[in-house]
Amino acid sequence: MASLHDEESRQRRFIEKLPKVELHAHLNGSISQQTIQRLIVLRRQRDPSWNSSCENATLESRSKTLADCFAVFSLLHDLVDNEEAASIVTNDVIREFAQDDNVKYIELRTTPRAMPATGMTKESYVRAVLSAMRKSEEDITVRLLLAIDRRTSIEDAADTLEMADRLRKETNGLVIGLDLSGDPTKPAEKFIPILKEAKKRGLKLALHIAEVNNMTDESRALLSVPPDRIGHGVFLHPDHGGNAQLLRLTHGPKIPIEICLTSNVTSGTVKVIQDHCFSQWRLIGHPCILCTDDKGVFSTSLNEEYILAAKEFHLSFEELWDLSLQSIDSIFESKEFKTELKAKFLSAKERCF
Ligand code: 6MZ
Repeated sequence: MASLHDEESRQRRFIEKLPKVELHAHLNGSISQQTIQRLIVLRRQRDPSWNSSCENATLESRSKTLADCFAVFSLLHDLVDNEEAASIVTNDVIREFAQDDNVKYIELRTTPRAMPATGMTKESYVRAVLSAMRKSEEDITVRLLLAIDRRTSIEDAADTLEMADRLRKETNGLVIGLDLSGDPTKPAEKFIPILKEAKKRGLKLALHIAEVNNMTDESRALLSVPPDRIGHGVFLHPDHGGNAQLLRLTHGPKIPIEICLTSNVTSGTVKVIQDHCFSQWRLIGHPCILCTDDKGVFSTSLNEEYILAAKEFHLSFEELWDLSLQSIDSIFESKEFKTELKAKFLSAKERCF
């Protein structure tokens, strides 16, 4: 009989070979430690006296609260303060998802960010990201969502909408839509008219909803926009702090949920993984996509998220395969593109099992 260790090794090998899509990855939260080291060296060449707690805080990071995570994001933003750094980060993140996690399609998301000290503007930052996306030679398709940070002003969010709309046309669809993220305890209802306008213009919406508890009114309002995908959605299901109305708004139109297991447990929004709503959504056949959220900050990878899900929710190889293949239904691309991507996955199926 195969030992538990043999079974786990077989499962890991299967998951590593599984072709995947990644639909919830914040660019700066996805920076690996190797890239951080590279950026620190570059930064010190430019400014030998530069000293930041970035090195320690990020490398030692095992965040335990959302506030801890957000402190790490500030340090990372301090490090990625110019176009060259943005380009390095984008290139490395894409390569790592493609090579380490066998991701074939990814939608990255990032918040346009200006750094007056270096002359980087919101637009030059986004253009640096787009340019690195175009140059990537990996076997992966990359799309970009521009993020609206809950902490920002309505004017700034409106600028992001305009930029996304303009760049979508200019890049022929490399920019595909908007994300709403940032400190999930900060109210977001003020952005609803902007989100509705974005939808009207054909931009896709991936909104962080109910990442923390007790946001019922806001969740109802955001779900009514409606979004094309939900980020986290930890507290929407009635068994998990939600209610029947939120369930109906989510499950009626089957709005896919981006599930970020490690992120939710590490940031403390879910106490133990067995309590995660993922199993309830699966039970009712709701579309769920396993995602990393911030693979750098949470020291995870998409492979690890699949391994975790397999272990904690007792998923068979066939169920893992289906989970990965069905994620394609939730990407922000055309029907034809999805059919082609599915064919590519299916052609790799035999090699996985
Ligand atoms: C909400 C999050 C997040 O945009 O600079 N972000 N927002 N909840 C989360 N769960 C842990 N993880 C990341 O990437 C970093 C930014 O993404 C958002 C935050 O606004 C963070 O500043 P970018 O590439």
